Amino acid sequence: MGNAKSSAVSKEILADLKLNTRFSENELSQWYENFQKQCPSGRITPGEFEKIYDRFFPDSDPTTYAKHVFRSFDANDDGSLDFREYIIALHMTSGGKTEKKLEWAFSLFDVDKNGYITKSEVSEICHAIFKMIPKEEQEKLPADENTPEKRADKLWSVFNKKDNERLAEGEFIQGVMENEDALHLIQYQPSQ
Ligand SMILES: [Ca+2]
Ligand SMILES: [Ca+2]
Repeated sequence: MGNAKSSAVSKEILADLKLNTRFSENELSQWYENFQKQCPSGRITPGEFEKIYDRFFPDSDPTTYAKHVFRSFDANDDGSLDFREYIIALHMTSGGKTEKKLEWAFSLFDVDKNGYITKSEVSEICHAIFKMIPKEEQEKLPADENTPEKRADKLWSVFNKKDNERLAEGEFIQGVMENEDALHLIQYQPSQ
């Protein structure tokens, strides 16, 4: 349907994405068709991205978190997500391998993009995560993670760092992989 040629994804982008994700050429073409339909301009703005999150989290406020996620996927810092950035995002957050996913998580927590995570950055993301958790669920959280501050303290303690020290990517990934609590503390997955 429609003109297949005009909506085909460029060969270079396709080759690059096949290399960097586990999606097949067919899957990528299908994603591209969907992307074009939902996003005729070819770019996702922060506002559109936040709307996607709003749909998934109707009982809470995912806006702050969505802003951070958007920042982590806007690789070229131009304020919008193009098809390539969008597919990399899908790959990282859904089917990606754990280590890739943790590389992404690192970039999510590295708010100022300087290559290190500080405790105040952990605290900032924990506040954003907390706003996504519906009130009823917040009340059921364990006592040592039922406020954003406590969650940040608990997560930071995983890495054996002082409050004024900073965390490199390798230390972050290793810390999360070696600690059972850390993986759920760095994200929020709604219980459906
Ligand atoms: Ca971009
Ligand atoms: Ca940083």
